[in-house]
Amino acid sequence: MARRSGSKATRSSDRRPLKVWVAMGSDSDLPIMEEAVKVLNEFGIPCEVDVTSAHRTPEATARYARTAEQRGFGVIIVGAGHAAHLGGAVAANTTLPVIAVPLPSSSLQGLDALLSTVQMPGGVPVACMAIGKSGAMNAGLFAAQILATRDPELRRRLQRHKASMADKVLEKNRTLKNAAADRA
Ligand code: C2R
Repeated sequence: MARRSGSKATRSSDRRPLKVWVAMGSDSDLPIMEEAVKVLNEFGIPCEVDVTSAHRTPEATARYARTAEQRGFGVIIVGAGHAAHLGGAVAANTTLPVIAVPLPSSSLQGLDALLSTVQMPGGVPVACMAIGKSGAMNAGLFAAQILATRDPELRRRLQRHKASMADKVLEKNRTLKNAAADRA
């Protein structure tokens, strides 16, 4: 599934905008992984979304990972629940940065996915976000931050996003204080 483009982060060879590949172990993961896609869309970063599984489609997963760089991706986000090996299996087959989101799809509520994702052996790094929706949102932001290291305009958009987040918290605090003053 192709998503829209807009960012200026590019491959050094051809100056086309780098894309983010969002992979998930099952279509049942989509409602949470949409949070990552939403962030990428917000920042105008092109992305493609695929369902692929280290366990159920191991060859296709390895092929996707091995060809990701030549297909124009600069960062990979993976989401998986249960015994989540997707992040490691993808990272084993690429030198692109892999950001993983452990998903709470099993009876262990994501603790299983967290541990199987975060405990990578030395030599095969996978950046592990929080379990669930916040993790997916942060995966999108983290991918944007990686691409922003070579895209000043994207960096400015991230700075504006941070400032607007701070403004919202300050506004909430003002509202809280005003409500407390009204009650006193
Ligand atoms: P189903 O809903 O399809 O049964 O999947 C998926 O990410 C999903 O959260 C249940 C859960 O299994 C996970 N899954 C993995 C992998 N493939 C699928 N952890 C993998 O390769 O690591």
